[in-house]
Amino acid sequence: MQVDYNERIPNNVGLADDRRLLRALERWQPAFLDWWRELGPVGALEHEVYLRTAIGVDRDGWAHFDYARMPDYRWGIFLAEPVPERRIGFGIHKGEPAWQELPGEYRAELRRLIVTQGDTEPASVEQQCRLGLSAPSLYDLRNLYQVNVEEGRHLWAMVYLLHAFFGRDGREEADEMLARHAGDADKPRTLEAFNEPIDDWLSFFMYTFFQDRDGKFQLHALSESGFDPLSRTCRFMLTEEAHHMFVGESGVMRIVQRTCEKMREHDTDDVGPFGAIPLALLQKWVNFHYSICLDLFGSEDSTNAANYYAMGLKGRYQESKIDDDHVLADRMATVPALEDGKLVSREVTALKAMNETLRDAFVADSQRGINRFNKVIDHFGIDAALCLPHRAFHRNIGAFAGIHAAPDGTLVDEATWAARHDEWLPSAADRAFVQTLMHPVTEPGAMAGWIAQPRRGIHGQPLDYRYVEFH
Ligand code: BYC
Ligand code: FE
Ligand code: FE
Repeated sequence: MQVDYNERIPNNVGLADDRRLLRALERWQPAFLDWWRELGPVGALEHEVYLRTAIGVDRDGWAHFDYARMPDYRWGIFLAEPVPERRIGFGIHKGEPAWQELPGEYRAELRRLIVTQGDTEPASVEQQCRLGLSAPSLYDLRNLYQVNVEEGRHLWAMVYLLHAFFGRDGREEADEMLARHAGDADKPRTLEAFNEPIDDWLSFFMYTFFQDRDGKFQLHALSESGFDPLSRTCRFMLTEEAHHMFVGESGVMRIVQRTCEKMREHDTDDVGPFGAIPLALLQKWVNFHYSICLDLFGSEDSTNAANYYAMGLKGRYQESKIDDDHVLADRMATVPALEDGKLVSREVTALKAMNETLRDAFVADSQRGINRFNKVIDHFGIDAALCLPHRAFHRNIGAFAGIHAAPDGTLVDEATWAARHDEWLPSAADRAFVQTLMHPVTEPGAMAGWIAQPRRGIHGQPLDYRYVEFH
């Protein structure tokens, strides 16, 4: 279905034919815009930004690039094209036609999944709201804003599902999305990692590298859902997610490159005095962001996860490519666990191990990215490498929540943890140092000293294009 841009809410779900739903969403729209003005990008309401907007959901023609003020961005509702005759691919309903309406018996579970997913989207905008004040270039500033408006659209995607399928409590949940806030003492966001402030650009790139990658894997799992509207909306969200991952990976890559150049130039690891970020600090930032993102996958042994899978609501990463029966009734799996103060592996049912299965896919994908960073370090002939810390390190959810482990997985006591914490995770001094590098660079084509130039501009534009016009 074509996207209609004459509508107040662009969409390809036939909103014009559903007056009730249209009215409900038009009531929510001003609340969303108020929220954007209050808690979205600081000081950026009037800027004109070279943004990409979705105009259709097919492979070729969905993106349109032009200047827009962010509050005028055409946030809309886009579902991927339906797969004709789609059937449920896993769980006890495997083989039945996919649900086009809400399956009443799974209402509570679906509501919870959609609310949890939806909550992360505005949370990320809130976490990142001050970064625009210190962007290393116009190119990066534009990418930040692009990510922000798309996360706003992801909220629209979940709010559409709530309004369209959950009646009155759906509308209440949609309002709550704008009432909880990242880091709020009374009403925080649901998942822990979405309450951390993201106040420097090293954190932003680590966030889009690791945390948006959690988004990628969770969205893939939900795109397998037997509830077809959820599947279709997640499939379209994944096309936007790919850009967020690009921003994260290329951002970290450019920092690594600059660091290596300075290490070579000055023949030292300690490149801080030369305005670059030492590899040791990059490692601490990796340790922090990776570990809080591991928590986002939930417990290793989870009845919730087993239910979601058995009910056909949330599948595995690329479910259809896995060669098994997709029911997993009497299969077992091993998950990491803690017994008598020792790290062990334990057998649980494959269904209850679903969170761990998805986390495994995330770990492997993260490692591939780290390997690409290490190739750059290698290319400079520098004998160093970044690595992912052990899964037990700095965990707050699941088997390792109650213990302390070093980055290599060695269990340590409270006193050792306290003494060595600042060697392993960003210390106050590290954060203060990184802050000293955060100055806005607003000259077209210019770049802060701690990060290398990107390879190319956006949508064929030169690097010195005015990606953001300030007003
Ligand atoms: N923080 O059975 P368990 C994205 C709670 S990112 C706080 O292990 P379950 C994005 C849990 O609620 C993708 N609490 O958990 C990225 C449960 O509570 P109850 C977001 C947590 O339910 C960047 C208890 O602990 N999408 O899109 O299997 C920018 C036992 O938990 C946490 C989704 O997450 C935590 N980390 O798994 C913008 C997909 N973890 O029942 C956007 C939807 C667990 O005891 N969500 N708890 O009260 C889910 O699939 C699941 O809710 C989770 C948790 C995988 C998150
Ligand atoms: Fe998102
Ligand atoms: Fe994202």
